[in-house]
Amino acid sequence: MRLNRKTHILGKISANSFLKNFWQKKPLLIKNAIENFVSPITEKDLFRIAQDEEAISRLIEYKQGIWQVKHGPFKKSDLLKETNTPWTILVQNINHYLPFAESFLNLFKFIPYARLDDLMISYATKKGSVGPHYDSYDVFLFQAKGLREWKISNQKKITLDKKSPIKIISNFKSKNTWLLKPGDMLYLPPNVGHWGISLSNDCLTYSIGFRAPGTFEIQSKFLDFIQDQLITNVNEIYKDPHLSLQKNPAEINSNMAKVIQKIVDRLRWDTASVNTFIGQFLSEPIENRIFQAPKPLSFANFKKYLISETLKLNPKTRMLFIKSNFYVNGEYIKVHKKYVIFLKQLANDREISLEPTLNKKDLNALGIILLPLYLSGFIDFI
Ligand SMILES: [Mn+2]
Repeated sequence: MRLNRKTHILGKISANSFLKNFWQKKPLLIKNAIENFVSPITEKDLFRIAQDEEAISRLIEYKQGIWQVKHGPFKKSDLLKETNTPWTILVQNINHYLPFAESFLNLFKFIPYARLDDLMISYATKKGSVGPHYDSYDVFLFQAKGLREWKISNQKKITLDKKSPIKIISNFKSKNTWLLKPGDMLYLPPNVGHWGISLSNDCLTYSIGFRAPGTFEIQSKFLDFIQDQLITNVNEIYKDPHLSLQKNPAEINSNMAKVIQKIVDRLRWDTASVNTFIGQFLSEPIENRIFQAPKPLSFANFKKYLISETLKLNPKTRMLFIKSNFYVNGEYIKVHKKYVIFLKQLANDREISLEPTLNKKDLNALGIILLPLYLSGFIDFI
């Protein structure tokens, strides 16, 4: 199954109308989001990825009235066991492993990349479930294979099961029950209680997850950023040549307090530096910060490839921009305004093919911008 980049996945609803009426507001069921969908990704792919040292995966079972969770990496024998207990395995960041999963995320371009997290896929045997729960983030749940029943709640008062190792709503009350077949999709805003139960032994659900930074995270990361920007001047230390005798030696005199206050007040930031922080912060990869460096390539050869091959972002790479400032995996990239158009294309489409007719000067300039990204493993040729 091949996906068209322009496939509309919201059924009869336009992207504008979805954002206006549903996004972060209310659940939406879309029957036949993709017609005749056949998942090229199978449970076998998940089992293979779940054995990878770097992969993030969980296996969840409900045994004798208790929810049990095991964290990966798993051994093959953990996954192929014959059991009467229904189970679910969830594997994170599938878009880092499988090109189809990466192209599937392209269908969600109506949400900015800065908000997009990853494609998680879960496989469940019949009756497998992770229980009634809510998530703090928006999610699209796309049924890729088999059948899953979703119970959705609109309850305001939520009680969590304190004894459970996973988040379980103990007073779950369902308002709607929806049966999802392959190609159907459910959108849930944050904090909506939901309970998905597999009705078949081949249930595969794709979860398109979003991220939203917390206020504390933004503020503390910003203070780290400011700290990194401080110019340390070892020669500048507190002086008090006019110190006068004080009655209480333990008292911090008002002069000292004033001088320190002035030093603190000298900490300043403007829109440009806040924007640099925002770009670096939002383009920072959260999981798997390690990028594998490719075989070194000479500048001349790199330029040859640039005009003959398609350049593509590594699936783990986050590339964002604010106006004409670019940020790749937490790093600020300086770009002359003449080349902004190329970098925007690379960021938006996550790939770019340069014309062989590109003049030498421009090719050189783009090579200088892109070679360091290539050598860091952030971009590669198809
Ligand atoms: Mn959930």
